[in-house]
Order: sequence, then structure tokens, then C-alpha cells
Amino acid sequence: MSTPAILTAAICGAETTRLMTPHLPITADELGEEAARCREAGASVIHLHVRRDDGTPTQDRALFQKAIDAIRRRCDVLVQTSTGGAVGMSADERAQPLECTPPPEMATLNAGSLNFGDDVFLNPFPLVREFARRMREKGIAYELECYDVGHVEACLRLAQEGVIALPAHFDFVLGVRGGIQASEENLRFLIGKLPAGCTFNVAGIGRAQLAMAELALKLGGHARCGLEDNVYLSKGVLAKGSFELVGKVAELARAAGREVATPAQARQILRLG
Ligand code: KMH
Ligand code: ZN
Repeated sequence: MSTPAILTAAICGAETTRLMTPHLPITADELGEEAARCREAGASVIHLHVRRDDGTPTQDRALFQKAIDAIRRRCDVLVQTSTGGAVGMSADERAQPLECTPPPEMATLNAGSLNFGDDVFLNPFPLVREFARRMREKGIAYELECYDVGHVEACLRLAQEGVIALPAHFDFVLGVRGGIQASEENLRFLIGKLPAGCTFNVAGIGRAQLAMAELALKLGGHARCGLEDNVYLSKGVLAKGSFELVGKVAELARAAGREVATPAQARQILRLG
């Protein structure tokens, strides 16, 4: 029996705007409703960012608390809070969701710096070590966000230092302008770098999203989709929400002979609790 596929819905992000799609959730209630629709479609993990009422990105702890509570009221799902935030935010600003009560079950740990479009997304080693320390202290599981092959190697270095524990759960983000691009060759190369027992998720950016999800599922990995990374369901057709993309990826999982993981199965696969 193959491992059930964990589907992550990245429902909001920091860069997607209402000009790009009118279906972007912004308020806590909108995030809660969208998370519930994604759960219904097969997602067991919600990758969460929050926005101010005017739509601008923030890592404000109170807004995270409100959004997490709104999600919890509607469904059982693993909430994975972002510690990446938006390009240019300070480390202290980015770390705020780790202070929610109870602490989130999971958070992202961005493994290295890169050009992010025309900006630079900064994740120097001291910041990664400090975020990992805070997550360990609070019992928050981390997903290691890798945008390039050097980020995977940085994680292995951090494991040698004892900063992170192996086996770990990785997220290969493929197709950021400045990171490794979305191709089968690149994905297979990244997978080949993983020590035994590690699990991986794949987040394809833009038009690569569904093709990379399909490939990840065929190669035994897990898949992320949603409006944070891509707003289209098919060429020229906007997704009415991340839930439509999750529905498509759930079909791809079944076609690949994979069951779609429930939140309980996802917790087990990710070694949570
Ligand atoms: N918004 C990107 C610059 C994360 O959530 O941890 C970073 C990001 C990663 O979205
Ligand atoms: Zn994110």
C-alpha cells in the first residue's frame, strides 16, 4: 500500500492580490470558510498567511490568532503558519505566529536566501537557527522550505549542527524567479539529496502547479496547491478558490493510486505529536 498523499492548501500567501483574483480570502472569516472548503476537497494542511483588512500582508499575531480560531471553528485541519511572511519583513515580525495560543501545530522554516522576483528573500543561517530554536521550544513541527538545491544542503548542515532533526519534512518550491525551476529533472535531483526517511512536498509556482503536483504524487511525495502560488485552474480560467485546485490535485492523487490523507493520517506521516 502506498502512503496516503498529504494535500496542502496555500490559500492566501503574501503576494497574491485581489487584482490578480477576486477569489482571494482576506479576513479571518473568509480564511476560515476557504479552509473548510479546502478540507472538504481533500486538504489536510492549510498553509496560512494573514492580511490586514486592506489586503496588505502582515504577520500580526492577533490576526493569526483570529484566523486560526476561525479555521478551528469550521474544521479539523493542520494549520501550518508561515514564518516567511512577505519579502522585506524583519525576523521579529515574521516570527509572531509562533506566539499564538496554543502554538500552531506546524510552521514553515525557510532554509536559505534567494532572489525572489526582483526582491531578495533573506534567510541567513542565524535567522534559521533562531526560528528553529523557537519552534523546538514550543513543540511546533517545521516544514523545511527549499527554493534551490543549496537550501537542501543547508538543511543537512543544520542537522549536523543539531539545529534540526532528521528525518524531516521538506517542501520543494519550484519555479520562483531566482530559485530552482519546475522540471522533472530538477525534482528528481532534489529528491535524490534527501536522507533516508525524509518526506517531501512539492509546491509548483504559477502554471507549473498542477503538473508538479502530479509528478510529486507519482514519485511518492505530497503536494501543495492554492492561490498563494497560482490563481488559474486551467489556461485563462481563474480558480474560484484554492478548493478547486485542491479538488484537481485530489483527482491526480487517486489517478496515481494514492489515497488522500485525512488530517489524522497526515499527523502520523509527519510524525506530529
Ligand atoms: N512570501 C514569500 C516571500 C513561507 O510562507 O514560509 C515567502 C513564503 C514562505 O511565503
Ligand atoms: Zn507562504
